[in-house]
Amino acid sequence: MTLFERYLLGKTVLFDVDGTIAETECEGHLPAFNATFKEHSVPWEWTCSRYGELLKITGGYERMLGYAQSIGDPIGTTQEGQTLLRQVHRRKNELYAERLAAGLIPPRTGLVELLRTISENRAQWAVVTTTSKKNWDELWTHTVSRAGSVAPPIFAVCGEDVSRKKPDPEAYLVALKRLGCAADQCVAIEDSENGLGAALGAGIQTVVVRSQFFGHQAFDGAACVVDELSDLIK
Ligand code: XBP
Ligand code: MG
Repeated sequence: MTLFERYLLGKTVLFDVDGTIAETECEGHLPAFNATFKEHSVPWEWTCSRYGELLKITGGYERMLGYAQSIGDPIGTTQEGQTLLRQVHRRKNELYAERLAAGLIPPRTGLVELLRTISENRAQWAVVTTTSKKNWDELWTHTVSRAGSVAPPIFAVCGEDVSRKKPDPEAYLVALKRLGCAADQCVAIEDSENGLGAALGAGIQTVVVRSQFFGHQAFDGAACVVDELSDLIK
């Protein structure tokens, strides 16, 4: 029996985005943040290891705000500073979209095959993410649909759709409401403890795929933990 048959068959599959659909952080969001800091003369440069720590804060704007406050930079506390961070966040996302359009970020191994397996079994999939709708649309256009023909998700719950980002369960609760179904009719695929906590908080069984930044986490409560999405259909 494959892990797909054991955990996903007959369920609506709710996919996290960053780290799960693609490794978007190291090749996408992080270089886009650093380039934008330079453009706006913000004197920060995040290394990969610092970024790994900062990823505990979900949401790009919230991440910058949390960092500013942690180092006592007034950019995090003044009105002008926060307006600047909003601009930086918008520009970061433009540069992120450019990196996607340049084909720098492939889908994770096995994603296309997994999405096809879901369709072949007449099941459906949706997206539950803390990133923005625009970032998801760009990732769908340039990374997922470019990699092979797959059915699109039935909907995407994104950062704008919630007032509290993961690990709060709100995004998953919104997804359950849109589906009009019970938590046990769904399964989530996540790559981080924040995402796992959000899905479990909504009562949804969760499969974890290890990713670059969160691979070392413990993932207590996960139904199973795999290294690659392809492991689910072997
Ligand atoms: C991952 C995140 C996101 C991205 C940046 O969310 O925390 O904040 O790092 O995206 P998920 P934004 O794994 O749930 O998709 O800058 O658009 O917030
Ligand atoms: Mg993630």
